[in-house]
Amino acid sequence: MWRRVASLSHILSPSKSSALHQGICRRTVWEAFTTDIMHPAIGGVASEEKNPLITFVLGGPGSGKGTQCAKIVETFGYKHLSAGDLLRKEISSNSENGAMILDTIKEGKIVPSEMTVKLIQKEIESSDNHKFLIDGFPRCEENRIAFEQIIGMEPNIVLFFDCPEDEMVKRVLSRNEGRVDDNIDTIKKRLKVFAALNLPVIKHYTEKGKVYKINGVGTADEIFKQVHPIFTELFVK
Ligand code: UP5
Ligand code: MG
Repeated sequence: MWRRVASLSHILSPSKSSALHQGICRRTVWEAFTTDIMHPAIGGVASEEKNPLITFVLGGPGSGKGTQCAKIVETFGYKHLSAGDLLRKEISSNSENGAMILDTIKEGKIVPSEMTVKLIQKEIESSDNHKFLIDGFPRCEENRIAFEQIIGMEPNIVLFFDCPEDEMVKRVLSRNEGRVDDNIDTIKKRLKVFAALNLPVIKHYTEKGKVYKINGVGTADEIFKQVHPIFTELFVK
């Protein structure tokens, strides 16, 4: 069973929604969406209003973030923004930063925060959807702070797929999609970076009561059974 680290009441309470506003520091994505006033509905956040709902989806390499995001999109109509996919798109579009991004990914390191946040921001601002899954980001405290400053809000919730390293390595090595970082040397580096830099982000949001820790072992369908109630309980579909 998924272990709910967060209690729902603090997310749905008006005091929490006003806390979201406190993060605004300039014209932000939040402002772009808040032509309506936020009224958390009983039993969920009302979806008729165009308030952005941000879910960060975190977990180590191969923990199943992308796989579970696809299921959430299918079931709950979220917009999936994979930070890794956005960066890989930059590489393949030969953008001026492409070569640097490629080198960074090959080394399992983290691309400069502002670059990734800008890519995410562009996607959020151009989307008709207001429910976003931000997959594989923030990967470090600096990423987190940059997002909160540039976008001007915190996530509503954070999903953390907790998976043993040997299972993650096995999955990534058998993916076979030609990713430059799916080799044993880079995977070892990615795992180290995850433990050193991403776990502190998860700790930060756990302390804020926003993290849902999900057992990432089992079939994709079994894992989704843990994910499903989080969204049915939180948001009106
Ligand atoms: N699979 C999935 N679920 C399974 C299950 N339950 N049982 C058996 N197999 C399962 O899954 C991985 C593989 O396992 C797939 O083949 C899948 O079919 C199978 P997936 O859902 O893709 O896992 P995911 O957690 O998404 O793994 P991924 O490798 O994408 O995670 P990473 O976080 O390592 O990759 P990402 O693309 O996010 O980042 C890549 C690199 O980009 C980073 O290392 C970094 O260098 C850079 N980056 C940044 O610098 N900044 C960012 O903000 C983001 C990325
Ligand atoms: Mg992925």
